[in-house]
Amino acid sequence: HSTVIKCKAAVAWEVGKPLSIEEVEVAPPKAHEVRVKIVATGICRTDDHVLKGSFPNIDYPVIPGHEGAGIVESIGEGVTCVKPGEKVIPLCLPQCGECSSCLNPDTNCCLKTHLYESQNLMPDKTSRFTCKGKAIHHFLWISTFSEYTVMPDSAIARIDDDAPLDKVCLFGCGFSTGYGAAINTAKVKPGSTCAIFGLGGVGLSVVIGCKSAGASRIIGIDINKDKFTKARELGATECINPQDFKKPIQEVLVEMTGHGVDYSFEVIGHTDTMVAALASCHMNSGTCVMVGAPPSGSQLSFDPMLLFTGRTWKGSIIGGWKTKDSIPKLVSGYMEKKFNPDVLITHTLPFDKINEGFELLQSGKSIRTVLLF
Ligand code: CND
Ligand code: ZN
Ligand code: ZN
Repeated sequence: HSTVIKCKAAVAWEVGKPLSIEEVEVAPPKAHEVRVKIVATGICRTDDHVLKGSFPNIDYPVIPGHEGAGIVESIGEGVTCVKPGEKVIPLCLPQCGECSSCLNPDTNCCLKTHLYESQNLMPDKTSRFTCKGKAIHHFLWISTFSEYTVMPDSAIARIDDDAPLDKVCLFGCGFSTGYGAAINTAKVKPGSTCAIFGLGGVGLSVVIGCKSAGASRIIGIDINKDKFTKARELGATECINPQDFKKPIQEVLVEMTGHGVDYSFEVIGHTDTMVAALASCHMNSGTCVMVGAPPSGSQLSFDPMLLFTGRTWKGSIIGGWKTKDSIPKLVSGYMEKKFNPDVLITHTLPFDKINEGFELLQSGKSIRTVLLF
């Protein structure tokens, strides 16, 4: 299988331009790399941040996409975790299994990642993608907006043979991220009160997590009231629109709950709502989880009293899951009908209509669009 594959991919040539579907050449996997045929990929807001230039450390041209599912096409030397023909989910956060973070049970932020590098290339600092004679960058080492893509073997997990790839692609990011933020990062307790800022695919997955953890009050917050129906279906007990109030939303939430919520989640990616979410949780025992991606280069300014009195502020990447160990288990849980993220998929489109999928996200009409190759 040591041949170059020509296939379709969506390339972001520069910031602010829509994606363009191109024929790209995908080089064979090197040692400890895997080449995967992507069957389905979701569109997450983080991919939109890449198009807008608000995701940190991105070099263009780049092939985005990080919520995919596919089948192993070929493996490089030394790969033992997967074989050609097996169903897999590419991991947008790797798990090398050897670094101090991988060995620490309390974090999932593997130190051998793209997160610490200023370029989006493979670990050996080269690219496997070429288009029109130009090298194209990878995104999060997985670039799922390409029919074939190469990733390090630390960034791939084998899943059940009978898992439907057009559905379980959501475990690559959206569902795992939101559900895990509630279960692993916040560790929501039964009977507690939760507030979720932003009811997109990730925020609704937080709602699912809070509900399954036994929260008794789940307050959804969004400026688009069209998101409320699904939020209620999934377990939100109240939904509010900040634009319906004269006072700041944190004051509304403190009034609604007496002293603030037990757990708040920011799932939008705006600095003002990050601080509002912190101020909405209980002044002594509240925990606020940052899930929304901070805009590149942004700074936060907030009253330190918010933390001084005892609130906890935490970040959560991919739901705190140790990805290689946990994503296959989450998919098995889905096969056993323990949770059903299918309800988050509002649109399924052929891959060629990828820009239509982004328009649906930008206009607030979709939750998740899944693209099929
Ligand atoms: P999506 O755009 O679908 O949802 C965001 C929601 O927020 C929408 O329903 C908006 O209407 C709503 N919203 C926007 N502004 C406001 C506001 N001022 N007040 C209240 N609601 C508002 O996005 P998504 O669910 O795909 O992703 C959400 C964020 O999570 C985004 O920043 C994305 O980059 C980030 C994320 C993080 C991680 C992680 O590992 N932490 C993984 N993937 C995505
Ligand atoms: Zn994502
Ligand atoms: Zn590691």
